[in-house]
Amino acid sequence: MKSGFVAVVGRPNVGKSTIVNAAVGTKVAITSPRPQTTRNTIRGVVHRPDAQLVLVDSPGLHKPKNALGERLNRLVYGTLAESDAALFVLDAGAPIGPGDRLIAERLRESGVATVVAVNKIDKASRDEVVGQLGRAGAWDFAAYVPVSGLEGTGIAELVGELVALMPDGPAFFPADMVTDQPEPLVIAERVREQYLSRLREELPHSLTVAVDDIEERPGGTTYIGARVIVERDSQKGIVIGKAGALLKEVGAAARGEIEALLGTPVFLDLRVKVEKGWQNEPQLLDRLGF
Ligand SMILES: Nc1nc2c(ncn2[C@@H]2O[C@H](COP(=O)(O)OP(=O)(O)OP(=O)(O)O)[C@@H](O)[C@H]2O)c(=O)[nH]1
Ligand SMILES: [Mg+2]
Repeated sequence: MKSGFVAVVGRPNVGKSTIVNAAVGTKVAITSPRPQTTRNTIRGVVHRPDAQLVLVDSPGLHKPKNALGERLNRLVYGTLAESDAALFVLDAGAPIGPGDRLIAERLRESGVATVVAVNKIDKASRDEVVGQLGRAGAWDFAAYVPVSGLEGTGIAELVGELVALMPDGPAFFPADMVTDQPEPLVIAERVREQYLSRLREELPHSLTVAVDDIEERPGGTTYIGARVIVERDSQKGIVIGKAGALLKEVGAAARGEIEALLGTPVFLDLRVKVEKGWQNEPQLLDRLGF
């Protein structure tokens, strides 16, 4: 069979994680309208009878502003070096900018065979899509595929192009495994996802979630203890909301998703904690799994 690892790269918010989820057929990575949603490398596995693709989703590449940003960029370029191919995602409706050009250059330097996905074609005009394919075509990568990660258009073709670049190899993951993320991390991410769509501006970047405790309780309920961590005292109130309204809303929405994931009733115990400057502290970043 054909098998291998594919580094998924692109600017923040172009739809990398949405495409990974569509290709895998399950939500393995959270998505949101906020840039810098993905913070860890997340492996999502595409199973085909003749092939296995391990898509390595990664944080969007951007100008680093702090220790977290630098770490994320290093992570992405490190991933590239260990990959059999790259999937470079562009937004059909956004002009190709210096960020895209820098990524294209790095990809060409790396020598890794690259497929370009022009994403979000569901909300772009035909001319925009054709124009974007033409401009990106100048980079002369292995293949170009217009897709909509949101609607699934072109995803099978995209997978086909990537499979064509894979070497002969074994299946790396068992047939029923779609991601390698540990359960506490998957759960923490589902909680963070609920906050991302409800918070504005800078606050999402200051927020992280850590699951400390997962316990089976008598009667079959799963108890989950988690911390919602923010950087400043002033952010604590925002995250909790008026009379606890936001925390309650996020908790209820996340609980529904986690119950579907685990297949048991869930008691989700969310606490808000302030851990000052967590984005710039190497030890704390290690502890949070970055
Ligand atoms: N209309 C439309 N929206 C899309 C499509 N793909 C992704 N989106 C939306 O674009 C936003 C960003 O998607 P993500 O998948 O989180 O983007 P990302 O590239 O992983 O972003 P980072 O992890 O922040 O780098 C979300 O609101 C998605 O719903 C698409 O094909 N069509
Ligand atoms: Mg992402």
